[in-house]
Amino acid sequence: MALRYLTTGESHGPGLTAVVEGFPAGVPIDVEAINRDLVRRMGGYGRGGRMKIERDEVEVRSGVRWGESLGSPITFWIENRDWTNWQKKMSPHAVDRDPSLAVTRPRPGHADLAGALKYNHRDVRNVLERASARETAARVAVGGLAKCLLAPFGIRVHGWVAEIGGIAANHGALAATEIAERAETSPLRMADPEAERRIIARIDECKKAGDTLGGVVETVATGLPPGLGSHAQWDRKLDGRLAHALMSVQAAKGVEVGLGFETARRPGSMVHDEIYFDETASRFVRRTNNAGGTEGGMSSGEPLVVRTAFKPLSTLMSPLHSVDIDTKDEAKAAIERSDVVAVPAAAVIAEAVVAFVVADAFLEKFGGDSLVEIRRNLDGYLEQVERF
Ligand code: EPS
Repeated sequence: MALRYLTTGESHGPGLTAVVEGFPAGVPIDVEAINRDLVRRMGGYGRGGRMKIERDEVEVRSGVRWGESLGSPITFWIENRDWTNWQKKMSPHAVDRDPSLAVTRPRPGHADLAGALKYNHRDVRNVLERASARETAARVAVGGLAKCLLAPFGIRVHGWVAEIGGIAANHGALAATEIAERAETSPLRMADPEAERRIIARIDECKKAGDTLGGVVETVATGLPPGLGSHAQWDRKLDGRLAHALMSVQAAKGVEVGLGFETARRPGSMVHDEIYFDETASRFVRRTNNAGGTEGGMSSGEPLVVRTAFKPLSTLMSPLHSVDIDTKDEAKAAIERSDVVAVPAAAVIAEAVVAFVVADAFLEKFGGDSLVEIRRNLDGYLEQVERF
């Protein structure tokens, strides 16, 4: 891994930290663009009360000087404004301990029970705080940084919602840039007003019933050179790395690349993207992109297309059956303030996650300690590909 990051922070603690290691020097860092992504993540129809409290923005605490990366670790800090309401409940000090506040009825689907068993916690809050999707704010900041590295090389990552609660957007033959642009002004981050209307009605119904909804998001990265990742070893494959990173997003349950599961249902002649040579442009071309931009674990030079499925959120206002971990009595799961649906936010998160994986693979291939060195390496490689 050329690029690494860690995040820290509990949902109702003082804030989130991200530390990024391996980021090269001389890259213009657009903090405003990173903050715009944080604002995009906070939006979407179906979010709960928390997003009215927060005003996510990064404070750069290391690694950037006068608008450019230094090559040293970059640290971001995002404040939790809600912390003021939780200072005692989330205090690090022993004197503030109050066992009467313990959450003891785990929510099916959440990390609550498995985490309590694993870490021997009698208060499920000790698990749920870190399992919360609040952490994705830090990931979006890291993804924003990755986008700063990719932008000078013409690599762009876009994301939108493909479906929610079983109702799919019909994006027809719209180009990725068109969908992405229209999704920016949509409360559901999609470009199909008819589907949007039906989904909003469905979300309202679910809210009334105390239920939640999941969905599918689509992410497209354009401008990738061929050859990111490698066929040579399992942990170097680009598609495998994307699947790992996307599956690690809270509530993710499935990842497809290109046609994904649909490839399993078709004969090879209706799946594989035939190869042609464009004499004028002097390059290999494809007329389809069913592979979704990867072949043999390497980028093919076609747009990267990935879809991620998110389960419905596991905090239901009409709670599901559970068991009190102290008394072992049957009980309804605990209720935490939550969202009815967070799939529009997940589209922004997936975009950030894909940007990070692509930036990592890009650095691995063209690695250098500065933007100038990376550009030289890339140009040399592109010349080699052109002369092939
Ligand atoms: C979440 C529960 C809710 C969401 C939260 C994820 O938080 P709270 O309990 O504070 O209302 O709003 O998402 C965020 C805080 C966020 O920034 O996206 C959960 O249990 O995962």
